[in-house]
Amino acid sequence: MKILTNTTSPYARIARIALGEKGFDLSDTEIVSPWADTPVLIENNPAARVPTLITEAGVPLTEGLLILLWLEKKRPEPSLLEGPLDLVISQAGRAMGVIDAMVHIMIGVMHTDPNFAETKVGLRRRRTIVTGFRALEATPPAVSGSTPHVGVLTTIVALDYLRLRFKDAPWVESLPKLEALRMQVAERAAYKNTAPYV
Ligand SMILES: N[C@@H](CCC(=O)N[C@@H](CS)C(=O)NCC(=O)O)C(=O)O
Repeated sequence: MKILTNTTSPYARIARIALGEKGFDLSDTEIVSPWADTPVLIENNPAARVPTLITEAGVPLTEGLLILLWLEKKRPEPSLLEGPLDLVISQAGRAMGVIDAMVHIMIGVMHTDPNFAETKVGLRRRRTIVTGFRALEATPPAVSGSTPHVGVLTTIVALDYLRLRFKDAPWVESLPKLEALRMQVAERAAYKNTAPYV
């Protein structure tokens, strides 16, 4: 199995944490640049995005949460759905909303307009980030079983991406409960080994 990733993508990190938590061998991880149209990425994923996972049989799998879904079926234990299912999925949905908004702003700033965050669409995405994190902070996901569920996983991925990309943004609010949650998982290998960096 081979996983194509970069060092910052929250979507790729979701898949990588899920693989790590389930004990998969991640030694065949290749860092690629999606925006440079790396051949192995384009050949396996017409969307040219990370994560892209190539199975032992050579089948390309894409989309972070679909890879996690595939893993749940492929290797059910430990489950990443341990906890009150409706709440877990609701929290993961909130986290994905802020991840999408953050990535949208970053793509806008890097590839369209350095002031994208101040445009009409950028301000809308900023509102999503603020209100989404506020909602997560109000009812933070909890580690209930031995393995943090997908609500915790996606929330920590979102928080770390916020700290990486928006650490000086004046509109980011304080998130003490989510920071405490981060401390709870920080030493887990799957999280530690995939910490994002530029
Ligand atoms: N919906 C996809 C999104 C993946 C995605 O957008 N990855 C970004 C990195 S954060 C990427 O590779 N972007 C390259 C591009 O959009 O061309 C998922 O959940 O995996």
